[in-house]
Amino acid sequence: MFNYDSYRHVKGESVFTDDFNLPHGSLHCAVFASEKAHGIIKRLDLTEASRMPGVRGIFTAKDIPGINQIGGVVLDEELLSEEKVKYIGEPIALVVAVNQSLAKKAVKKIKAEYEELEVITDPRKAFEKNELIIPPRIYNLGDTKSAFEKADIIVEGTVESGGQEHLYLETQIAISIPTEGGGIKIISSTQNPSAVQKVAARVLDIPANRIECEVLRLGGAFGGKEDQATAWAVLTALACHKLKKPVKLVLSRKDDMRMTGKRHPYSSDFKLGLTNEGKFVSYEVTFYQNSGAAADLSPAILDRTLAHCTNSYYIPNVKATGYCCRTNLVPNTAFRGFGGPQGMFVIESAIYKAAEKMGVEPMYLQEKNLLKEGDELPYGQKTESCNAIRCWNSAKQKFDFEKIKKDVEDFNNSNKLLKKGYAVMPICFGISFTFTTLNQASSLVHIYTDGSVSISTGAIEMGQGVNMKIRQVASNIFGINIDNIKTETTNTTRNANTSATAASSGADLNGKATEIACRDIKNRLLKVAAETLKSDPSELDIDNGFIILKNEKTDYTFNQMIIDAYKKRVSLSSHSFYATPEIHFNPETNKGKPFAYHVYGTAVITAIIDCLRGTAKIDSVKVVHDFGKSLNRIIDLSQAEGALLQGIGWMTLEEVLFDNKGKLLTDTLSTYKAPDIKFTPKQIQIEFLENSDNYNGLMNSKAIGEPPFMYGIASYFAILNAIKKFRAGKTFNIKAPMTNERILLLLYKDNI
Ligand code: LUZ
Ligand code: MOS
Repeated sequence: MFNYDSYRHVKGESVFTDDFNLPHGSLHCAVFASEKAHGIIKRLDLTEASRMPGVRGIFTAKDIPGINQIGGVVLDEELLSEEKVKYIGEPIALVVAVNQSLAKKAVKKIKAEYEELEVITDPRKAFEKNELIIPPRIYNLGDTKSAFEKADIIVEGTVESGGQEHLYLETQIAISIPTEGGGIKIISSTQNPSAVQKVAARVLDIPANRIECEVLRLGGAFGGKEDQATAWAVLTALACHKLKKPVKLVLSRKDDMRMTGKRHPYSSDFKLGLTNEGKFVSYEVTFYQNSGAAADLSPAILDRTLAHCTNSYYIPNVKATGYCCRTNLVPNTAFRGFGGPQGMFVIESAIYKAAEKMGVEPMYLQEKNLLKEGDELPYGQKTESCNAIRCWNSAKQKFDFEKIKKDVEDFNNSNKLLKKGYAVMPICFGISFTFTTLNQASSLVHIYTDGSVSISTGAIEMGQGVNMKIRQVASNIFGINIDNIKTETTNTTRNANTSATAASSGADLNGKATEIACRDIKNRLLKVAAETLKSDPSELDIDNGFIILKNEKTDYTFNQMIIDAYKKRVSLSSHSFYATPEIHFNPETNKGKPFAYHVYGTAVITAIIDCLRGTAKIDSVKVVHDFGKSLNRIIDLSQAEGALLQGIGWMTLEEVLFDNKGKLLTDTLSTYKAPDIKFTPKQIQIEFLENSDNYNGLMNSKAIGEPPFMYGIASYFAILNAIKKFRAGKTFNIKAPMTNERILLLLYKDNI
C-alpha cells in the first residue's frame, strides 16, 4: 500500500512550516553567534545594528524573563550565551527585523570582543582534563579479567569514527504567533513538540498551558530535530513574547551546518579475547564520545553505544566503559542509530583485527558468535524470538557467501589495478527508548457523523510514513477505507507530554495508542450495532464499511451505525494511552530489560576500488532484514534503503572537519559530500525475512527507522578488504570515514 504523502509531495501540495501564510506584520529573525570556540564575551556592541531602519529589536540573555536554560538531560546549556562562549555558532543575540535580509544585515553589524580561552576539540584530551559531562558509565557482564586469562588469542586496538551532518532537506525553522491572554502558538519543525512547549514556558516564565506547539510535517530530521529544534523555536517565542508580533526564524543551510550538532565522533579502545576455535570469550571496550560543549542527548546516546557494543554477538564477559567528553564543538546530538552505530563499528573492527591475526575471513568469526535464543546481552536482557541466526542463514543461502568470496577472488586474480572486497554485517538493534519513561504515547480519535475519522497523535511525520501506518491501523480496526481516515497535525493541545518521535518507535508507540483508541470506540459501536441487529457484539465485526454478523455481510453500514450511535448519545471519540509493557532499566546497575524487542538482519556488501585513483564504488548490497510482519512494505523498504545509504555515507563519504580552533571547515554542500543518486550502489537487494512475527510491535510489525543504518558498516570493511588485496600482508589503522582520499593514502603510504 502506497504512502499518500508521496503524492502530495511530488505535486507540491504538502504543507511545510515555511509554506505557512504569515499574518500581516510578521517579523523575521537572524542569529548572532559566537565567533570563538571558547572565551569570555568582553564587549558586545549592538548600537549600529539596533539603529538600522527596519530592526525592531535585538535580544540577548538579559532579555529573558524566565530561566535562560534549554538543557534537557542536564541543565548545562543557555539559550543565549550570557558571558562564556563554549563553541563557534553558539547563539548570543537574536535580531528581529521587518524582513529576513535586513535581520541578516543587522547581524553583520554586531561586534563582539572575546577573551580567548584554551580550545579543546579532541575527546581524549578532554578526558585527560577531566572534562566529563556525566560520571563514567560502565556496563558489566561476567568477569572479563579472568576470562582474558583463558583466551587463546587477544587483539587490541584503537578505532576512530567520524561525525555526520544530518542534512535534512528542510533546515531548522519556527514561527511564533501571539495568542489571547499572553499566550503563544509555536509552529515548529521539531520531532519533540512537548520539549519546545516545556522549554518555552521555562524561558518565558509562563505556564505550559499558554504555549501551544503545532507541527505540520518535517522535511527530514534523522534525529537532528529531536532536541535541537527547540532552541530556534524558543528564540522565536522570546521575540514574539517581547514584541507581541508573529515572528519567524529559518536557518540558512550554512547557519544550520555551523550552529547545530551532528552525529558524535568517537575514539575507542578495544580488547577482544577468543579461543583457538574463534569463540569470543572476553571483550573490553572504552568509548571516548566527543559530546561537544553541552550535554544535549549525549548521555542517552552513550547508553545506546554501551548497550549495542557487542552488536549481534554473544560475548559472555564484557566490560564497556563510556565517557561523555566535553569539547568546544557544537553540542552533538541524536542521529539515526543514536550511538548504536559507533558501538557496533568498534566490535566489527575488533573482529576484523582478530580475523587478520588468525588468518581467517571475518565472516567465520561473525557466524560462530551470533546471538542465540536466551543469550544475555551486556545490559542484562536475554534475547527472545532471536532472529540473528535465521537472518544470517537466510542471507548466506540466498546470496551464497562462498560464491561471493570466490567471485571476489577471481576478480582480484584477473585485475591488477581494480580490487574487489566484501564484508558481511549482521545487526541487532534494541527497540524502545533506553530511558524507560519515554516509552509512552497517546492518541485522540474522533469519528464525525458522516463516518469520516480524524486521528491526532504525538507522532511527527518527517517523511518516514508514520501517518500512513497510523491510518492503516484505524482502517484495519474500523473496517473502513483508508480514504475516510485523516491524520491531523501534531499539536500539544490535542496530545500532551508526548515523547519525541524517535528511537524508531514513532509508529509502534503512537500506532498502539491509536489501536487502543479505535478498539475502545469500536466496542461502543458494536453494542449499538448489536441492538439494531438484535444480536450480541461478540458476533459482530466490520468489513469494507459493512457490519458482519457471524461472518456474513449484512446491509447495515458503518455510516448508518455511526448515525445510530450519535442519536443514542454514544461517544464517537476516544483519547487513549499506551505504555510499552514489561520494560525496565536500572541506571545504577545498568541492568534490566530496556527493549521491547530487537530487530535483526544480515547484509553483505561488495566494493570495487581503483588502486590508481584511490576511488571506491559500492558494487552491490544484499540484505535479509527482519521487518516482522511488515505493515507497509513500500514504506518499510524505502526506510531500509534510505537508512542503508545514510550508513554507507557515514562510513565512506561524509566527513565533518573542524580546525584546531574549533571552526567547522565543512560548512557547505561543496565541502561536505553526501550520498546522491550517483553514489547509490547499482544493485541493492533487500529481502524480507520470512515468517517473522512480533507480538510487541505494531500489528506484529517491527520498527524500521534506524536498524538498517548499521548495514552501512559493511561498506567500510568491504573497501578495507579490497585495499588489503592490493597491499597483501599490511595492517591498517581503523579510522572512518573511508573517503577516497583515505583510500589513496592507505594504498600508498604507511601508518595512516
Ligand atoms: N532518543 C532517546 C533516541 O531519547 N532515547 C533513545 O534511546 C533513542 N534511541 C534511538 C534514537 N533516539
Ligand atoms: Mo532519533 S536518532 O531522533 O530516533
